[in-house]
Amino acid sequence: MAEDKHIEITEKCLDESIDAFFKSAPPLQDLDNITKKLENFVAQHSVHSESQNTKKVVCVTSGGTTVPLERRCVRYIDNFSSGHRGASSTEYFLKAGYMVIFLHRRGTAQPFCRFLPENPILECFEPSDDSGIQVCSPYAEAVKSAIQEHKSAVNSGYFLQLDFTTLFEYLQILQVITLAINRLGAYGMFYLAAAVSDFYVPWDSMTEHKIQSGPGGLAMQLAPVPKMLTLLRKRWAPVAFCVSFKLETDIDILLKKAESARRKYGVHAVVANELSTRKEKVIVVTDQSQTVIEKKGVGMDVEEPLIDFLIKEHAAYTFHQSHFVAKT
Ligand code: PAZ
Repeated sequence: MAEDKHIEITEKCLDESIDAFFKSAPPLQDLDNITKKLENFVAQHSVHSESQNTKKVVCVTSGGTTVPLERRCVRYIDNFSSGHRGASSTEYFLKAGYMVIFLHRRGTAQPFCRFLPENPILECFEPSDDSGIQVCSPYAEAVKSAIQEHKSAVNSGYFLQLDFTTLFEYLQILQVITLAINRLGAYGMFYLAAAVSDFYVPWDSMTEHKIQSGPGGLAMQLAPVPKMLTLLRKRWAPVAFCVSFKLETDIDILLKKAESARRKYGVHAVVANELSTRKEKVIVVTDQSQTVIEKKGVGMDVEEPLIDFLIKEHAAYTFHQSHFVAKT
């Protein structure tokens, strides 16, 4: 009884801090356009459902959020993430027939472009004799397949790209996506690989102009970011399959933190990874097991067996939901 009361109070505090976060956040530019794109995307899903070919839809988040220090932002705190995991995972989800909403940090890695050099325009192309432009031969195959695969994913209607930079944009767009995905029940999935800041400067306590340097140092108080994952699981999209990520640099605490996140947020799986080995190995923590997943060889991606594993977990979940939960 006392415990129930405690949970109720904790949830109330969380609701209040989340409310305060959204109320004070700068309004999302482009909200109408984002909502429209999502509606069209989800409508595409209904077309498949009517033809007995129900698609699964995953929202892949990718890249790190920034935390602005000034409203007219000159300086910000950043979160590490190249976006490689989100980009490669998107490719494997698309290959497996999923529809993908790719919510990524502007300027981070893009699906199908992982094998291009860092500055593709300058490195892959050169002026040709007839004053046109041609692809430099070492990159011809990579450029062709990047363009073909990207166009085919977009034209099929299975791939929607949305972007963010700040923590405020990320959480507001994620909320809009969750409400759209919620309509798909267990066919919806979240794959939350973005590196999201744990601390931020609330908009209403943020200075308008560039912080001026002075004789002393700079002391700032950062507020904890309210735990949206709790809300996503409990209210925004409670039936969707949800995979979150845990990154640590200290391997000794990684699994403990992953298991505790799984329990605390009630997600279906937590992908635990250590910074320096994240491209070789991850551990998927579920309520049943801790499964080590490693890349299969040199030049291969750890995301390939990872997505394979998660798709099977998702399939078992949708089966369970449609055969047992829906009937009770
Ligand atoms: O983007 P990337 O490939 O460089 O790295 C991926 C990752 C380590 C950011 C991701 O797998 C992850 O763990 N995201 C959650 C990070 C966190 O604990 O906030």
